[in-house]
Amino acid sequence: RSKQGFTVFFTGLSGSGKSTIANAIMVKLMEMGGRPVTLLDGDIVRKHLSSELTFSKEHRDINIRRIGYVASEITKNGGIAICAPIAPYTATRRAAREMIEDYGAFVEVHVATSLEECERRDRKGLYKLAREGKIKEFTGISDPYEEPASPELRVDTEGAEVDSCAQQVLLKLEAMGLI
Ligand code: GGZ
Repeated sequence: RSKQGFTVFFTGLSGSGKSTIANAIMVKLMEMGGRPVTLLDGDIVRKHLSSELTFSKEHRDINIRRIGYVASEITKNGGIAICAPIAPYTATRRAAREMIEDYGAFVEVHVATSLEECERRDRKGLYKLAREGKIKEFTGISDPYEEPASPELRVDTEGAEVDSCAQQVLLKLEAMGLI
């Protein structure tokens, strides 16, 4: 078993299924034991680490850099960091990657659920509010999402169940020699 730390960095639209898949792999990785697992979910980070930040480009970038820094410290110390923010900007995701790759692997997973499907599900009613203009700068509606061109893995929650997506992530980690 490799002792190297690593980061699994999910990116995708609001409601794409990032948190659900992240939670599923967290449970599996914890069961395997060996290394501590830390989940840095978008809304939890927003609450505890980034509560003063808005959703402007500048503030989203600060948010992702904070997540990247915490994940890099976890990775440096041999742990597993699972991050699940929207992270809409390619350059900022790259900055996070660079911070982490100094210490261990960075596994970018694009949760590629389409905007149409996220909006159709609208689990929290946020897309409706965004369409009505009640939430400004909403990713996919009135703010950009730059699709990752070459993530380590892309998962599709429209053609597959959460468990199957989580399994694909674990297989990728295995193939990379991380677990
Ligand atoms: C996008 C927003 C917005 C706007 C509130 N745009 O589905 P959720 O609710 O629970 O997850 C979304 C979360 C996104 O925060 P992140 O920290 O992941 O974003 S970023 O990486 O861009 O910093 C959504 C909610 O916050 N939310 N307003 N305008 N998502």
